[in-house]
Amino acid sequence: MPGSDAKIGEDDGINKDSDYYGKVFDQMLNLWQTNNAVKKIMLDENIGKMVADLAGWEGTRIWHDQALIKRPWANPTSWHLDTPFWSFSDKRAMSIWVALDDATYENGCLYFIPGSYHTTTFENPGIGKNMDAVFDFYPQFIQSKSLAVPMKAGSCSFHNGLTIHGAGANMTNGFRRAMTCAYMPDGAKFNGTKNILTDEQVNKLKIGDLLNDEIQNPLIYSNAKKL
Ligand SMILES: O=C(O)CCC(=O)C(=O)O
Ligand SMILES: [Fe+2]
Repeated sequence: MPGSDAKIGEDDGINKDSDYYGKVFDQMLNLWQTNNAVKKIMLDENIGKMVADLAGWEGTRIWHDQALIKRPWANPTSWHLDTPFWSFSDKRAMSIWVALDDATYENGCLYFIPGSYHTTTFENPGIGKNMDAVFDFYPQFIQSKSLAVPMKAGSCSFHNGLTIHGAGANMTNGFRRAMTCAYMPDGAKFNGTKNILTDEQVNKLKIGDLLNDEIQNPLIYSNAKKL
């Protein structure tokens, strides 16, 4: 899920945009920077290796984590891509989405357009109110079958950031809480998009600079051969 202009541990702003987005979910950014329990999991080298093996890169850095909490009766999360919102452009970038409550058809489980990452691009269709807006950009998927992914609390799914995905409305009186953790390859370069970076960070960066600030994007795993 995209983020923008947030301060550490704060809501990232999308919720302030309108009454509608505030009712998609509460979005809390980079809990790993303020909560030791989350930090321990997020910096876990085993997760970094799992991501590296799946994404097919040598070193894993954290891009961000986010708690995504759909309150009772929350709006759906429209179909979108993640990577085009981010400050680097790498087709392999991916996220792990962890269900903290059972995610069901009723309360807003994830949905995917399987395999869509093969032909989507870094052009950003955004994330609007209309569920079908993404298909204006990618009409080749308008006939595709979507895949719902209900899961038990504690389970997770992995998705490439260029896979078209979204989540249903919360049609229940309970919460649908989840964490999403986004990963980037070691060596990723700044593409000029601010996203979650602060003004101060962006002012120091030129397009093409490495995003290798250990405070912002720690390296949690590397299989690079040491000389
Ligand atoms: O949890 C949601 O509603 C959306 C999650 C999402 O878009 C993501 O993890 O990238
Ligand atoms: Fe997303």
